[in-house]
Amino acid sequence: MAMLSFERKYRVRGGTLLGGDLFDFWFGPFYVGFFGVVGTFFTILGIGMILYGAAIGPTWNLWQISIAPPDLKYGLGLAPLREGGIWQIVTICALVSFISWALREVEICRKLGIGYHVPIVFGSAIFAYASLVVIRPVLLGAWGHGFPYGIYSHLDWVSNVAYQYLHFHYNPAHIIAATFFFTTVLALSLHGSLILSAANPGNGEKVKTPEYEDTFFRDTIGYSIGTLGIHRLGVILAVNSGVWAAICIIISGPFWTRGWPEWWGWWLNLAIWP
Ligand code: UQ2
Repeated sequence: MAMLSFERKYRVRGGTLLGGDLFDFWFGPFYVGFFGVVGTFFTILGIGMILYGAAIGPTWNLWQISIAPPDLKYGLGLAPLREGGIWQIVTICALVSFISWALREVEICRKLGIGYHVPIVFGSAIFAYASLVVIRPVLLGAWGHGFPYGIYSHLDWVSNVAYQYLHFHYNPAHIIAATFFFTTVLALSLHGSLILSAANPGNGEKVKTPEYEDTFFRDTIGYSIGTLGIHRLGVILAVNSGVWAAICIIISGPFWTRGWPEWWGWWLNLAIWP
């Protein structure tokens, strides 16, 4: 189904942030816009640089390919292409592409006259990525603090950085982020299964209304958050997952340099114990 018959009615002119009418058109089913052009350009350039980095690297083993950030000695300056410069270009391409995607979403929201919820929530994911490769490296004074773009290499980076703080799971913001991630999964599993249960009542049965969904939860736990409420909850949980993940890595180094278990000393040092 390339395009539903009624979609054409909603494909209206205007609502652009940049470029006016110049890029205000569709390519097949896809809205283009200024940010579609910019995003496509930087996506192709970024992927091209990753392929170039892989080509001059030691392996084509998919698991081992890695585009590494510059050595710490380059600080916040530009590095030679083969010594982290590729990583710097890939990082710029990634951020410009992600932000272009969000702004293209904003233009579509404006055309439709709907809220900006989708691009705002996507923004929390962009913020989490930027916290790893821009915000924290800048606060620490070197691009070398960014993570390498590779399957195994980024896992090694996570492990190494975590051990630098002795036991990263004691990071209070990491605990909050993990709790939000898990609660997001709980909420979506409850919501997805509830919707499917009402939409698939069994052979010969009529699809059930939201009152059935409310009743299921009122019967089991005495409370239903409601059909709009579950989506508000989902957005709050998802945004907080990204935001607390960003906070937990930004404070590690720039604002706390010791082991995270030690942070909990504030509790043991409370004046109430003696
Ligand atoms: C609900 C409801 C939905 C839902 C879900 C619930 C009819 C279709 C899943 C139940 C959710 C509750 C009670 C909140 C749980 C709280 C957390 C923090 C996970 O009531 O209304 O709409 O999909």
